[in-house]
Amino acid sequence: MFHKIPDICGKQIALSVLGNRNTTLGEFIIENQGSFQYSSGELSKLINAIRLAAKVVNHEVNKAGLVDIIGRAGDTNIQGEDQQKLDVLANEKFIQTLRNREIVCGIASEEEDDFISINSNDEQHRNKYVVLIDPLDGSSNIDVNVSVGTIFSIYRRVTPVGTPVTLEDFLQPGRNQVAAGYVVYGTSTMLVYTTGDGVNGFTLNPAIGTFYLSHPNMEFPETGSIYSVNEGNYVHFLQGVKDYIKYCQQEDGDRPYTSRYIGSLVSDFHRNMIKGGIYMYPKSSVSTNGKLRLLYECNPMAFIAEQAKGLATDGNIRILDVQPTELHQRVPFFCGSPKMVQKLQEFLEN
Ligand code: P6P
Repeated sequence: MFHKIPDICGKQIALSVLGNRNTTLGEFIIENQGSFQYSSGELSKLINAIRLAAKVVNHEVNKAGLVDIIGRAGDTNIQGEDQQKLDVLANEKFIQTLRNREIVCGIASEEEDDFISINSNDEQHRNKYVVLIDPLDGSSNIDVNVSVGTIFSIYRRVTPVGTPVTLEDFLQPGRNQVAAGYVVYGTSTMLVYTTGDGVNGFTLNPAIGTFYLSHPNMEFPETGSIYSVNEGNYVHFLQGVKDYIKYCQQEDGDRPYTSRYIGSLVSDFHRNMIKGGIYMYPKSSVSTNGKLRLLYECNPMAFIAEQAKGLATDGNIRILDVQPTELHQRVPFFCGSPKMVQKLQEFLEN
């Protein structure tokens, strides 16, 4: 017996209800919550909150060109970057969805100057998790119809349950994360996440609003032939980075590599995790700590990378071992197939 659902192009996707039926995200969470080191129900609520917000944002992103939602919101965020209207909407949707779930005691967002404390006046306040989020990464691509993404990072609070959350709860090293993931709003919308037990990817069937397990146990190939960096900044890079880029371009064995960089971390990372590659956002003479933010871009992507047998470094140490000092601090970021990151490291050390 087959259960037929229309897919994006209207073709029928026949799903056997027995045997190799594609698992939904909801079923996957329930089947795997035993491996989540903390209370199982809370993981389900956390990921389900992200799932709901991702579907709402996906709906807005997919129709951005049709309604007056693209373009600047007329404001700038703490980074001094022009806030696109979709940035603001995505930020509001994720905060609202997480706030309503009553398991999150605090939220930090790229779009918020300071962290948000939730239920801090409620003496019944038992919420144990803080979420850090880049609600719409790569948003400069919105108006030109290039993929954008959401990145999230989840920790258990370190201050006493029942008290208002503090900055200390957010400034934890990335190795303390209990879950992390991203949504990529691309040719299809995918939710990719880890709770420390591997990385799994789910593709949204928008016809029925359900995420299906499409990429189980995602892993970086040990090496690859794609390097992703904004070569417009080449003259400002450290010599070791310049030397590595020239190494990628030399005719020798499996090189030259292919240069692929679309200005959207989530998309560049996702492609490199599937095909093999390295993403680089180095520090330079113009951005002394690089551009990417440690807490809600580099740490979650590094957690996913390591869970997918990749590597992520700031050029000196493992990203997940960097001790944060500020909510919006930036770090140099090198991430991808382990042999490619190790080769880069050799050039940096020389
Ligand atoms: P540049 C988007 O603003 C972002 O944070 C990442 O998604 C992307 O990889 C990078 O910045 C692009 O920055 O300076 O190359 O345009």
